[in-house]
Amino acid sequence: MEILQNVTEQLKTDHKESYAAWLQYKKIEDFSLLENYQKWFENLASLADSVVIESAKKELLLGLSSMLGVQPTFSTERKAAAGIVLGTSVSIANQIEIDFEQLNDDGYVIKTVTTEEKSTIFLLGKEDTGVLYAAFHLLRLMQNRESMDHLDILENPKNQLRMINHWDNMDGSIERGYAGNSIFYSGNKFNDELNRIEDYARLLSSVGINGVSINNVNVHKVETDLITSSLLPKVAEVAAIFRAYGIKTFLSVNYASTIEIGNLETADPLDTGVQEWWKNKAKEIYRYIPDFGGFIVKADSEHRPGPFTYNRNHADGANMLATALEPFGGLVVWRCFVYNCLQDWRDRSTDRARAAYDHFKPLDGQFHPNVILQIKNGPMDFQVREAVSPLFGAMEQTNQMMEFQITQEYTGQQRHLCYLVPQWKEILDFDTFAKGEGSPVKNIVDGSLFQSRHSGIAAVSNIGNDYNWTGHTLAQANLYGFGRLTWNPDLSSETITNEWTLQTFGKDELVVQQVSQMLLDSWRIYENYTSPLGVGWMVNPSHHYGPNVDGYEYSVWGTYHFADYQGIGVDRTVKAGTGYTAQYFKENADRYEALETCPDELLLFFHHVPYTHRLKSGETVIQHIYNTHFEGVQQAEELTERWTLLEGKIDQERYEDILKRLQEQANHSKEWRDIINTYFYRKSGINDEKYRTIY
Ligand code: GCV
Repeated sequence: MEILQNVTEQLKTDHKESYAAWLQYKKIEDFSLLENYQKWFENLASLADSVVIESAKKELLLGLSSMLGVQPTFSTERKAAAGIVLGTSVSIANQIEIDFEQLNDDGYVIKTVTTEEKSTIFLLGKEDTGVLYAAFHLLRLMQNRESMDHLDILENPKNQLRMINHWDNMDGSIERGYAGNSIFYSGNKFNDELNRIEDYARLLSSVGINGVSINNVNVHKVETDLITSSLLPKVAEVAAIFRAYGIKTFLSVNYASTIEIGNLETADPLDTGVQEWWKNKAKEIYRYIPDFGGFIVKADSEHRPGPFTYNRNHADGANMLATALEPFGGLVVWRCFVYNCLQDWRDRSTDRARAAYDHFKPLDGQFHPNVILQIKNGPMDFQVREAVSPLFGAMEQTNQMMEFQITQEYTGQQRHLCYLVPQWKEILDFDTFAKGEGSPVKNIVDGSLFQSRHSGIAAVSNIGNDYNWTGHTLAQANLYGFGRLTWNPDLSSETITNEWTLQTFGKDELVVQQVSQMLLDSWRIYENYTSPLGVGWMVNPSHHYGPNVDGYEYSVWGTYHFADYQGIGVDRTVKAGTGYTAQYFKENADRYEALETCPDELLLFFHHVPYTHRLKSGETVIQHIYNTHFEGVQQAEELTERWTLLEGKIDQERYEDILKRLQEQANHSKEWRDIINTYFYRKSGINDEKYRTIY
């Protein structure tokens, strides 16, 4: 064990900055600031006690000693002239006037109180998780060099469940993972060394994540055993690490477990034997993990088993599991990524975009209160641009949560820079009109619009065992941004980006300004040289990296984009197409249905138009394709140049790692440009107005 623990220790030493991500805690060099900060931290009084409070103390100690070189004394009561006090609503009674009623379960207060005898910074939570979040917040303020003198902060997370989904397999591989192998498993078992998980938990908790599912939603034979007594002790060990950081552990389960490990002949949700089996299974799991979060289920999707085999529906399947978990407070997170992946795309009456709504909308009101439907942000699959899923808001009596993808399956696979916070913000701000104007997605997934019992936001993780966690060091910003946005969807992209950059690279003005702007520009740049106007896909089959206009594997029966010599795009109108637009509430349905009001960036998602169709920008569709692809390459090349301005201002390892990735991106963007432009030039026979070379 000693030797194994050293693997992580070694990583921390050899790759200090890359590994620390945004929890750098660099020594403060500005002497007057140092003096000012030091004066606050003579003593750390902890009025409450739990494993979570222990984590808060540990983190504060690490941060303070590393940034300030101080080691506060510890006490269990407010003691020294200057110090920090940690406490919860119970423990802090009578010490300070705080209205704990204003806090929700994970909420907290940070308050500076100065009297003649004592100067104190209170870090107070309603529960101990709030104290931990407050500690991370304080350290963030210090990393960003903000004053401690008059802190008066009250924070409540907007979303109840703030979750990361891992698509890790027990053989160590990660489905759609671009940063090495799993930190949890290798060789079909749990890793012997689990202590890297604690550093991961610190990163997650520092941005407010409170749930994590630790295995792929495609549950293979070996992961089916995660809910058996052979593996539950290990799951419990992992859960204990996460628990200390306020994070509940969830497992993805195989819907056919009763057959595969239960010796039953059926997985029919209405079969009493099946129901009993799951009830006993839940009991067993909670014996090992008393605060187990629940199950994630991918059923009847992409060849996974589900209730359809028994002529039952999704509500039957989800409710059966929910009944088993209910006595223990567990949740069933049932995914809505359900479509027929073998459909014949030449038959224009079928449309994958319609599938989730068609399957789930009729079931509104039938799901148990501890079921949450997890809906991908768009009706397709995490494309660089697609419409917002019309399911959001369509099921008033059903708990709903968002599924984003931090891992960049279709957005450059962490080899290209594509910062997704601006995309996620657009989606969360999208007005569904579900209850008239002012019904944005963020108010559906935070539960406020329909007063949902459970709700939240989940995302597919982008981390692996690479020394910098995310392959592309700048992709750390996507994980950070996801957490911060999930905590508070009203934060602006700029605020989140600045915060991350400051903590990750320090306060140099040029660095902060350049890196933040590069991140903020990157989604649009990636979109420019890849798939145009919302049509999506155009990637190589199976691994989904790199351009291939007709390549996507499930378009084997035809293309997704329907490009021919006259035009391109998918007609999803009611008037002449698949009728998908009708799945939106009237205001959006009308806007997307009419060519005149459909926004340019989604034109080809909703309409089939001739190449000569003029966009609102004044360009024709074909000229837009040429222009954006030439422009995108130029912008990708400029990213590299912008980065080189920072040489010497960033540690060598991160500087070079990022430079290499940006160079690869610039090169690869040319391949995208050439393949896309050539394809459409040959299809349409229309010249580029500017006579640039198209191969
Ligand atoms: C985990 C897409 C991805 C699959 C993924 C699936 C899902 O199809 O390519 O790798 O499977 O989505 O979200 O279930």
